[in-house]
Amino acid sequence: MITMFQSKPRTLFSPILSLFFLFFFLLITFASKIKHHDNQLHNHDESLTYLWPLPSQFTSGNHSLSVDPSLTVSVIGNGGVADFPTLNLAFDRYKEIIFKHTGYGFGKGLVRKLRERIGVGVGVVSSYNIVTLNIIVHSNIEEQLKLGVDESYTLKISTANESSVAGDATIEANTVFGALRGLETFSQLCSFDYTTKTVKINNAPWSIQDKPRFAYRGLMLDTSRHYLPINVIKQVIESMSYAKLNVLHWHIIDEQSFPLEIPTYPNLWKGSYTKWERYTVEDAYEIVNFAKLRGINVMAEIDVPGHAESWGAGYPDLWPSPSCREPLDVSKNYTFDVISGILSDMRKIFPFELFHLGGDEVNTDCWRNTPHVKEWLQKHNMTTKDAYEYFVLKAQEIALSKNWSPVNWEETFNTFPSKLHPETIVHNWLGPGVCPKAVAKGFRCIFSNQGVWYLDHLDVPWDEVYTAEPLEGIQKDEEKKLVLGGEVCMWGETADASDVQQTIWPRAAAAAERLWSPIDSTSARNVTLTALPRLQHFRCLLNGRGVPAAPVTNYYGRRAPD
Ligand code: CP6
Repeated sequence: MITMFQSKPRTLFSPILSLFFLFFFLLITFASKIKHHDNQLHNHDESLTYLWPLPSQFTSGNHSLSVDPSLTVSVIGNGGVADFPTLNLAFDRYKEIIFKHTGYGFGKGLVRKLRERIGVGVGVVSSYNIVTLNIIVHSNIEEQLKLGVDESYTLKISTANESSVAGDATIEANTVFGALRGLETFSQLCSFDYTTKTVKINNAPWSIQDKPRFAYRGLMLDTSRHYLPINVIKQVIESMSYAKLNVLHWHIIDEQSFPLEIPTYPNLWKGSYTKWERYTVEDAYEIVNFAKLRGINVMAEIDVPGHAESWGAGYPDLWPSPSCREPLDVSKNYTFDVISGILSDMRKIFPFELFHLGGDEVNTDCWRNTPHVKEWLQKHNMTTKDAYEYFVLKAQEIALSKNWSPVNWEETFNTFPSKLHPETIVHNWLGPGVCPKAVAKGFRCIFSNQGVWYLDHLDVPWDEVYTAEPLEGIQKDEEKKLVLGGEVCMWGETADASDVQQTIWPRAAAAAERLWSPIDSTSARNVTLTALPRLQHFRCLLNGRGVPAAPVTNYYGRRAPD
């Protein structure tokens, strides 16, 4: 009886128990599936530092600090409180970015502005951890934005201690341009916490020491194939500063159109598409100044003697003949007078010490086939190759006389390597390979291998952009120093204002980290783990800041999780 009595509840109990276990099993399985799915969507790996480009050295902790929406800046120069207009303007820009989501409550908008104006809250202890951003610049003047200007900075975020909520945020730099890079990093550490509706700095305390690996970190824009409105160029420049790129190479003019006003030769911009697709001298000044405020230099280009057909719309004598229009007529002094006039006008606008003279893809058939040019060649005992050399060297002399270092596309070096002026900077594009040769001959070089760093090649995936290495094939330290850096090129044949930002980003950012961060971090073996989630995060950051960056990967072949 007793055994019967005992066995009965057991038979009743075991189905309930199994159901119970089954329920738990299913719950755990589903929960882990949901969590797994979530991870795939956000790709958030706690072990990664979500900064782009990655700083050279940093340590972090596990505290979270709140940032006061009324954040103020305190700028200290070498001799005390200093006025660096560039930094004050930059702080205002970054404040907009950092507190974009803070809403129109007590912390933002009218109330905040009123509070700031009448000084309410001054001297009152804030309930936020970070109330002031300290910027220390070890100079009193705003230095010139030269190539190789000191862009290093340190950024320290210290936590509140037990007796006080106050934390500390300090950027220290030798120049305002270093401080600008520090401000960008500071803004990337700030994130909006949707639960508490405050801006937080996570993983504090932070100690960051940072400097660029290369002095020249460029992006080329082509405004000849499609006109780009000033505002679009400004948006590109603004977004460049987020990735710490520092040179805008402005390929202003090409064979299709001449959009820039040149006061000395006012008919040149008759070569523009329409009167509305033009840049005035004022427009150009505005772009240069806008870039300078973001620590970005503008390197202008006039591509000669090829890629210059549009010059003849206003001055047909620049063509060998009306039926054979490229390259520019090498036989006339007039051609070089016009180049000299253009460069004189441009010198007033572009203070950067480099000027790009093109020199690529020169097809000399028109020189060979136009009678007066052919005669000139014979008279001077020149082949067309000699004439190409003569033209490039003469243009170089004009640029040098105006205190510019000439930059040329690599064909000039490939064709007459020992004739180029020693100050020439060789701009690579035809595959890898030319920089090792150029630096071995003592020339400086810029890396732009078209196979990986031409952004209009839409089929190049982000990781091929990322893993391209400007110093590849160069062993000696003194030769490595001659590689100034690299540049991604946004040619304009297939992109205009409607899609130029989508085409540039996020792949330009992949190159930007290669050019800024230490090679040890960018050449890690598995970039899919070390860089991809951070690049995806940076792409979202760009979107959040209004930059329509495309997805990092296209997920071709991706399947829905089971
Ligand atoms: N325009 C000029 C171009 C190119 C170059 N120069 C170019 C050539 C080949 C490719 C992409 C762009 N459109 N002026 C070469 C430097 Cl694939």
